[in-house]
Amino acid sequence: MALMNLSRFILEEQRRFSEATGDFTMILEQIAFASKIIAREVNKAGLVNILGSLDTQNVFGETQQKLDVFANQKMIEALDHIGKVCVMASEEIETPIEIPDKYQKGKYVVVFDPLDGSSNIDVNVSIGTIFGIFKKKEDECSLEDNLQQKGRDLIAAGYVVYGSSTMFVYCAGGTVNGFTLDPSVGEFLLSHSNIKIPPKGNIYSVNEANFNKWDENIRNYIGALKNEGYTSRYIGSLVSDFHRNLLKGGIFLYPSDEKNKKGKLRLLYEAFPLSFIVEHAGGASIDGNIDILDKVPQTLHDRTPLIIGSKYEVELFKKLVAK
Ligand code: FDP
Repeated sequence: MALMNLSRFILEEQRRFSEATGDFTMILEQIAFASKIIAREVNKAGLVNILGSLDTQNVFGETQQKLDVFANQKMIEALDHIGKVCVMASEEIETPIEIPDKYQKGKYVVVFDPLDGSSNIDVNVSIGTIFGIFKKKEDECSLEDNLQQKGRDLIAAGYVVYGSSTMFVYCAGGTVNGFTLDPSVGEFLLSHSNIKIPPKGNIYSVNEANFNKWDENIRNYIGALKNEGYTSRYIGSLVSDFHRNLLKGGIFLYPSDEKNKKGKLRLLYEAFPLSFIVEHAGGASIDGNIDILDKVPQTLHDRTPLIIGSKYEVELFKKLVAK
């Protein structure tokens, strides 16, 4: 069978839409390109002394890691000049990222977390990039309006895991497909076609150190999973935990707790893209009560509780916890 690389796959998907102009294809190609550069840096991080913190802090007061800054720059540089994007948002930047006047603006809005799981960078544990793509709203819309669309307005989303191998997983509204980077040729090759999350798994992923800060019904939910024989896996990098559960089934949760009343994870560029993917793979995601994709961010960096994974475990959460 002929090898299917990411470019060919994206092009073949594009051909199915007669009205497609190729703009969207170019955005995906550029994100894949940025992710290869990021993967290269992640892989040689220990060798070239790129690890460690910069003195700067990001908008949340967290010390930025050098690789966070690097990944953020590469994502912006890959997308700002191609004439296909009108505005971007990144976890690392407080305000909307405008397209410089010297470049043409396009009809897409791209949101991303350039390097998720930053506390794992220094210790050689899998980290990732998450992205989502919206269509621009009407011309008179402000940058903020374009970035405050409902999750269901996403037209594509994906993530890259920088793990024992680098994987690019994306969905443009149809199936979810995964590509593994072959470093010898520098190409992402189709390795996981039409990914479907098992309807029920046996893994739960949560930071159990927060147990005493949870509502009682969340504790009971975890207790119920334990009674059903579930096992626990928590890497602490959202992308990596999500990726494992997508392939194996189960549930990831970062609920609200005493400290993080609104949850910890960001709605726009973390919860939305992964929720888009999980729904297209046959799973579900809620914030505790409502579907994540039905939410609308009030600000760029809104946080949300996130319960995401196989249908069975999300339904059980609704039954035992949702109000
Ligand atoms: P990190 O703080 O390392 O950047 O998005 C933030 C995130 O990682 C997720 O990747 C991860 O799932 C979660 O936070 C881990 O939070 P806890 O350390 O509180 O468990």
